[in-house]
Amino acid sequence: MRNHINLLLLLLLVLVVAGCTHALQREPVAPPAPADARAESLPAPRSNLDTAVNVKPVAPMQAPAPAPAQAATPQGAAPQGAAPSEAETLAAGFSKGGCGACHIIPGVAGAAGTIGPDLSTMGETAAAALASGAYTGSATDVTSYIHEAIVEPDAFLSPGCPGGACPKGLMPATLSDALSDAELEAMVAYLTGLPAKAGEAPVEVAAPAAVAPELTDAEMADASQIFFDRCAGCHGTLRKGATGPALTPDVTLPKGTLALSSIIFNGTPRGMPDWGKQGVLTQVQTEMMAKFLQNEPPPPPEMSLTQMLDTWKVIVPLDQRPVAPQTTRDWEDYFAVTLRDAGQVAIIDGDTYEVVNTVNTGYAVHISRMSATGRYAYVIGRDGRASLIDLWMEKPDVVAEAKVCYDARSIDGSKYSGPEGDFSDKYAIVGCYWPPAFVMLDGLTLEPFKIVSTRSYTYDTEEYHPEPRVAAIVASHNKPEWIVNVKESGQVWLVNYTDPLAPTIKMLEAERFLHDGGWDASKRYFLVAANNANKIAVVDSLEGKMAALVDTPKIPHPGRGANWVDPEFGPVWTTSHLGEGSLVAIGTDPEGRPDAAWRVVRNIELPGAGSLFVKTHPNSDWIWVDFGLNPDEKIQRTVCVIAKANPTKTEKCWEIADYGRAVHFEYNKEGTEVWVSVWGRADVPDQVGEIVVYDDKTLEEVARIPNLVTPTGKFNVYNTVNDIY
Ligand code: DHE
Repeated sequence: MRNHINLLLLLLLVLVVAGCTHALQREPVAPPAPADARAESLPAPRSNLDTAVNVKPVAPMQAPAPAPAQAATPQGAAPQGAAPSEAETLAAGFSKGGCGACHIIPGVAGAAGTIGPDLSTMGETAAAALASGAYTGSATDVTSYIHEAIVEPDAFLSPGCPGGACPKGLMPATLSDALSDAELEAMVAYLTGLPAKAGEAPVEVAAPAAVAPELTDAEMADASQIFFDRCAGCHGTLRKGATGPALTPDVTLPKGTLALSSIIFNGTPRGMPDWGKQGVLTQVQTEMMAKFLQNEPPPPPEMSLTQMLDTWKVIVPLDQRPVAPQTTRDWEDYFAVTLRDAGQVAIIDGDTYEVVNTVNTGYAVHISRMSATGRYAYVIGRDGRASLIDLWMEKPDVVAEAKVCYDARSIDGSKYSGPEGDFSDKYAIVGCYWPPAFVMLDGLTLEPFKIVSTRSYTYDTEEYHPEPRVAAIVASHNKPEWIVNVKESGQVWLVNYTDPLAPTIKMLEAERFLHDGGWDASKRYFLVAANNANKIAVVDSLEGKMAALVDTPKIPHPGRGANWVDPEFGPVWTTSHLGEGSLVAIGTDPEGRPDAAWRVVRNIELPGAGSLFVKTHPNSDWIWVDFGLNPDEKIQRTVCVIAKANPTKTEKCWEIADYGRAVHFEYNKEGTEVWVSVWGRADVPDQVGEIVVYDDKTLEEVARIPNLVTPTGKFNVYNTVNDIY
């Protein structure tokens, strides 16, 4: 339980990180602000998922005390000339530590953080830990236990962080260096006395600065760029919060520079990446970001069709492209593999595991989708650059590209062919995070031709939202429509593209924070995670209406999910979760199995939270699941399988490498082999990443495809065209 106090004194973060001077993994880029100037150069976020807990400020805890302790100065020190009182010393200690940003500490003003353990009953918790037999430190009583927890926090890691055990290093180890002996002693005494002491007198820690710390113009530009690259994906370009909490000054000023620095450097158990520990941000950059966050966000730029057209390039015109496949390889068994930090996609032969070509795409490239015929791969970079790869070329390559947003995550083609026309490969669509919009493009040349803004009103409270971002997009097989998920307003838009310059849009009310999702096996229903609402929204694409909202455990994250037939409940679709170690199966056959439809029929326990993706194939006996964002290094690189024949527990779990994270699965065309990415680090030689291929029947490893730079998503041509998962 030592780490119960772990995050208490975040002040010394700076000291903790003093040895870390790794630079960002890429060259610095141009500063963001002046609107139009950014059009060409602004890269988009490359951060990991941030599912950090919401740490909204709350009113100071009230204690019915007669004599409030005197407020400390902004630095937590007593007024000059006067010896500090006991209460002032205590307040100064908590103030210096910025403890309240990470812990709930009863009686301490503003201490409502939920990143570290709740310290409400610290004295009792420490006593219980000492008596439990699990304790590994050298303390002999509650007081020495709490003292040790502050000065040597990793001596015993608390199991009490929200979301599981506290990871090593979460509480800065040199934190106590910043405290005087008297401050440390006062804090230990106070915490030892909890919960009883909470009622004695409110501890008025230093009031937050009313004015944001200043940054030079150069720092402001740098910080804006880093925010855009690393943070906007989860916190929103306008910092109003989404998957991660809001970071507007009303939220950040009360935390102060030290506490914010600690969170940025160390991350949180709920998914905020540890940018400092990863070596992505230096100490100086961490502190600069903490200051930046206390300032109002600078206004981000807009983008016009003319600006998009200026970036549009047709590298190989239509009449110069092959009229038949130029390769003898089975191009339908190609995998388009995201090499995230290289900004590239590798086209790998699913039969031979050979890398057929590696092509340059957008920055921190996110996903690929195949055109209806499978001939083309559409790829989207986080910087909003869309690339079209022709898979019929002997060496598949980019034949057209266009940058249509500053920040994007989704792309798809038009897949409908039927009575209303043949739209195969005719159009493409890109979903933008910033500016909040979707853009329609020609499917064969990527010429952008229509922008539709998603700025709108939240579905439930009908309040204007300036930044409803476009999350998952899927192309319907049944209608000439795209299903466009608008995250912050909680709407699913059914966009009919038969008259693309005048598209009709049906706006369904779903749930806020729509993120990722996929089809059920019949391809009639689309299931999408409203991740921070802990729900799966089900869209009936045939009827054009919502079919259901299904409650799930914390933060469902399906990727596209996985469809299989449960021995007891019939056809189901599966998601795992970021916030809990759980995989649920939801019944998807309202006609055949109305008893199971649109409810969680299975909730299977997993070894941990932080799961990003699941996958299966109709020919497979297994459901595969990863844990890429679990804070534990071993669990991060573990995969598990669940037997479809006995879907009550994991059948087998194993580590797939001795470095990196196991992320995302894809089957080969036949459904006999499963590819798993080892997501390494571009700056660590020999550990940049690789793909491990497993025989799906025996679960034996059959190959490794080495030296791939940070591989993440993998998209088999045949399976992606046909939405097989
Ligand atoms: Fe993704 C899908 C958004 C971070 C790998 N990701 C998606 C989709 C969205 C999304 C909206 C659905 C696209 C679709 O189907 O049309 N992802 C975001 C973010 O906003 C977020 C949280 C933060 C960010 O800054 O980007 C984020 N994503 C990540 C990662 O950190 C991952 C693991 C590695 C990476 O690329 O940086 C990652 N996301 C993926 C993958 C898919 C994806 C592999 C496609 C899964 C599939 O099988 O379809």
